Amino acid sequence: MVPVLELDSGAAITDTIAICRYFEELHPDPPLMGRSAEEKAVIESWLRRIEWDGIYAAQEAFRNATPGLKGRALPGPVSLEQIPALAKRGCIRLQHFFAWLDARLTDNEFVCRPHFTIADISGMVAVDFSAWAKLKPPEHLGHLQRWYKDVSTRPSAKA
Ligand SMILES: N[C@@H](CCC(=O)N[C@@H](CS)C(=O)NCC(=O)O)C(=O)O
Repeated sequence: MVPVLELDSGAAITDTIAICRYFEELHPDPPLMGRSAEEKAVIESWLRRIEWDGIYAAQEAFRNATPGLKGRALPGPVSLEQIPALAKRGCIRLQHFFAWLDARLTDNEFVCRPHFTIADISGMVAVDFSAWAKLKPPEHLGHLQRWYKDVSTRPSAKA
């Protein structure tokens, strides 16, 4: 599966967050994954939650409903059939995810720290993936709308 980062040593890093961790170790400023043990653990806990409730929900909604992904309901070497009920469930999960993220952002400029972190990056990716499943955060979720506009217009988001 993609992404894969192949190093000059011959090592291959085959997971998005593991690749991010590698670059964070090489270039720790600005810190996107935390500095202290506590901060690293807190950021990672929010990141995992966003993966489970946002990214995997979007994957469930998108992959189980997209005609071009027939027989490819999950990424990877095993071919699995789509289950339409899972597409519906993914959409319901995403609605809950949007509401949860909006509530989280009511008193917080960013997802889990006073500054931008990898949790904001993954949250933005979750919202972008949701659009593939034809779902957008509802207009009335103003805190989520404000945050998404801020993070998605950062120059790095366009890179
Ligand atoms: N945990 C992996 C998941 C990677 C993943 O799901 N990659 C998808 C594209 S985003 C893929 O390779 N799909 C090919 C397939 O459907 O077999 C990561 O985040 O690096």
